Amino acid sequence: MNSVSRRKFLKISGFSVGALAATSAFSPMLKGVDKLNKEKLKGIKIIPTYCDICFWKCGTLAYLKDGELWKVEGNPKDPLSKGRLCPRGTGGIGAVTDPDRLRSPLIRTRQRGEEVWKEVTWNEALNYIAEKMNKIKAQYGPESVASFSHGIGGNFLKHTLKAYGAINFAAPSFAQCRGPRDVGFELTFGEAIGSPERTDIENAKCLVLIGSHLGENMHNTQVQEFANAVANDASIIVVDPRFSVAASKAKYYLPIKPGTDIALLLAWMNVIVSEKLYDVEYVTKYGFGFEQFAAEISQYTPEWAYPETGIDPELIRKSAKEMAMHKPSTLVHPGRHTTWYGDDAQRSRAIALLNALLGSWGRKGGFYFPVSYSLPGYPYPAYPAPSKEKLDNPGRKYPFASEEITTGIREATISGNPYPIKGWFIYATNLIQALPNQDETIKAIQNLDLMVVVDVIPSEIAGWADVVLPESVYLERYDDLHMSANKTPFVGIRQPVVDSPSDQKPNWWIAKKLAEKLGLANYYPWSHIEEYLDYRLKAGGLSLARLKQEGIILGKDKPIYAEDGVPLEFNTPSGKIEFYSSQLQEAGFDPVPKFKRQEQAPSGYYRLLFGRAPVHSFSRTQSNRILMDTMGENEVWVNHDVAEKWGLKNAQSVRLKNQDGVISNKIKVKVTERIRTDCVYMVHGFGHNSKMLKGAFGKGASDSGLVTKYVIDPLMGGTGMNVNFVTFEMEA
Ligand SMILES: Nc1nc2c(c(=O)[nH]1)N[C@H]1C(S)=C(S)[C@@H](COP(=O)(O)OP(=O)(O)OC[C@H]3O[C@@H](n4cnc5c(=O)[nH]c(N)nc54)[C@H](O)[C@@H]3O)O[C@H]1N2
Ligand SMILES: Nc1nc2c(c(=O)[nH]1)N[C@H]1C(S)=C(S)[C@@H](COP(=O)(O)OP(=O)(O)OC[C@H]3O[C@@H](n4cnc5c(=O)[nH]c(N)nc54)[C@H](O)[C@@H]3O)O[C@H]1N2
Ligand code: SF4
Ligand SMILES: [Mo]
Repeated sequence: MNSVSRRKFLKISGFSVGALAATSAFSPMLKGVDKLNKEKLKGIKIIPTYCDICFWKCGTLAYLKDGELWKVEGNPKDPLSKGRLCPRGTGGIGAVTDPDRLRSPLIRTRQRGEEVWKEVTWNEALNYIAEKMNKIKAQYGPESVASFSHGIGGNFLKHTLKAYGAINFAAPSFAQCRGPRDVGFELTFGEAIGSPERTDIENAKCLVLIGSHLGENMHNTQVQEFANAVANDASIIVVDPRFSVAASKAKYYLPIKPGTDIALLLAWMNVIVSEKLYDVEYVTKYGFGFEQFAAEISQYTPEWAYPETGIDPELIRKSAKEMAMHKPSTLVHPGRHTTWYGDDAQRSRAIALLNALLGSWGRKGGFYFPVSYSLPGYPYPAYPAPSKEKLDNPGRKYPFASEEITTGIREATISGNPYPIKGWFIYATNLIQALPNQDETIKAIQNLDLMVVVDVIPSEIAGWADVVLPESVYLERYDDLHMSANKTPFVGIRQPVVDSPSDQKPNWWIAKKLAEKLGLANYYPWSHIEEYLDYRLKAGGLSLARLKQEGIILGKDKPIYAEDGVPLEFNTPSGKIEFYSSQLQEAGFDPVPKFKRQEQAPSGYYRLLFGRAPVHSFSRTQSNRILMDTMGENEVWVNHDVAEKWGLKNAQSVRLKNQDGVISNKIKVKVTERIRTDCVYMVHGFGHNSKMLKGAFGKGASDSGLVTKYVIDPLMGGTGMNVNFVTFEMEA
């Protein structure tokens, strides 16, 4: 196995502008750093804001040199970034200078998907949208305009749409991401994990990562805390079919057969219960249904799990004992992107139960109780009362869904049931790459009378829109206040650092103008977002002037652990930790998780797995020239033996073909021993086919295109996507 040294890893987590500049041929701004240092930072202005290259929202300091954007760094006052940005955040200024940016509003002139447009004024674009929205309202009702968005920038547009009467709003962060995890933990502890995760990685004495590939998954705070845990000699246990960066830090690495984690979790719990290694006092005091649970899992020995998982029973025992030894400061990380196989809420529940045995919920080095800053909302008029119900989950088909299901809205748009959806309003989510099965997304789009996309670049989803609205990037705009719950309460501001280069507008402006066109101006009593922000801040004893200056204002620290007096209360039906779930039982599901075998790959096919690279976010950074210069395409990881069997050489180009005959773009092979022989792996987000994305078009291959199959989680509607198999097409 290759191993990445601790020093190298720690360096990644502290990736600095210098490190990026050293590898960047594209960035004259970054290249100027050394010279400017010598000039002793003359003509420098520093403006605090927060990052938007992903949804972690790290506090950032933007530097202007003689009025020009120079660089961004972490804001040391920010509890999330602690003064450091991840490589993506550091390269975020490439979003401003991206030559492929959308410049003016566009209206489609030809058939959907043909990408033929005319440039129009904002007035024309908004009149066009308002007219279509009024028609939909008259014919079908306002509930027939649905909205997809991702991130805080969608807040004002949602406000406008709610004022119009829309009720169907969804984000891919639930049914394509963390939904199963949050539901699994809600069912067990009565509370979700949330974002940022309430994981006390830094203080964990033992950290178990099941697929969570921290170090490649670059969520800043978590990666910094992980580096600290490693430096503090925490025991790391990694379960992954691929030898990830995190695996190289592990005391125990378990190269699991994909899709068998529930079997491993049951066996771990079997060892911990049968050898009485659990936190007896905690379980006795807070647990519900422990006896039934213990009886159920007594059958799942490590020997039982071995043929399922491929993990040696001795390794299962040793790693279980390691976890027990460090309890309650053993954190079995709940993961984030957990939509894998369709049994994901139950897998997450098994992870929750393992944590419950170890007593880590509410404890230092386990799961803390997050705290947040609170400010009064803006006093808007009430929204109109809907005459229909949301349609993403008709009849509560998925009884434990706790947020809206994107793919449920898509399904209803295709079927017209329970009522027709005729408009999609899409903000900052590339549904073509984010939802499984692109054909279904396109089929739904074909049923629409209006599709609006607000984006910064001509993404694939923009390519299907009737109207494309170009947004100012985060360094050019205000957004809503940031008050994420975490270890320290704070309020942070996003504010403009530079002007937009062309006719791009911020989301709040678009939302407000559209409301005016729709005759809903009374929902915007403020004339500029600064008034809105100042109103809310003043209501909380602060002011916009102060926050603009300071960037982050900290609230008063509060206790976050049971040890410090936070009461352990559980918002479950029993008021306790549900080792046995009567709710699940009553709904016809397993009250204690059970293992079910996944479908296996046909001969000559390999399970397609995917994940993150440190320098890219999903499908949104592949036209950022600074980041592309660091990683310009993805590769497909292929085990050495598999490569030999197929005669594949390192760096050779191939195409991948999935079980439904879909063939990918060309992608280079990475021959490695760091992956099992039954799967292949690639970084998500590449393989763009929007021709207007000149810097990203045709670079690498898209996992999304190959994810034609998905399995819906019957508990909560999440779409398991690790259920596709690929083979190699050699004539590349
Ligand atoms: N096959 C596959 N599917 C996946 C995943 C996977 O790994 N593989 N991951 C899943 C996960 S975990 C998640 S969270 C989702 C993520 O799904 P999305 O949030 O949809 O992520 P992106 O594909 O990056 O799409 C973001 C879009 O926002 C646009 N954008 C960027 N900045 C701005 C801005 O400032 N303003 C506006 N208006 N638009 C902006 C980008 O250009 C891009 O079109 O995808 C899920 N789907
Ligand atoms: N740089 C960067 N960081 C990001 C993001 C980004 O786009 N770029 N996106 C952020 C978001 S929204 C999310 S949701 C997270 C996603 O990041 P995570 O939640 O950490 O990871 P996943 O995408 O679920 O999983 C990828 C890992 O799971 C392994 N894996 C695949 N199948 C199995 C299996 O059956 N069992 C086990 N045990 N492991 C398996 C893969 O080999 C891979 O190492 O990353 C976040 N951080
Ligand atoms: S984790 Fe990185 S990309 Fe995400 S907000 Fe923080 S610095 Fe930006
Ligand atoms: Mo995600």
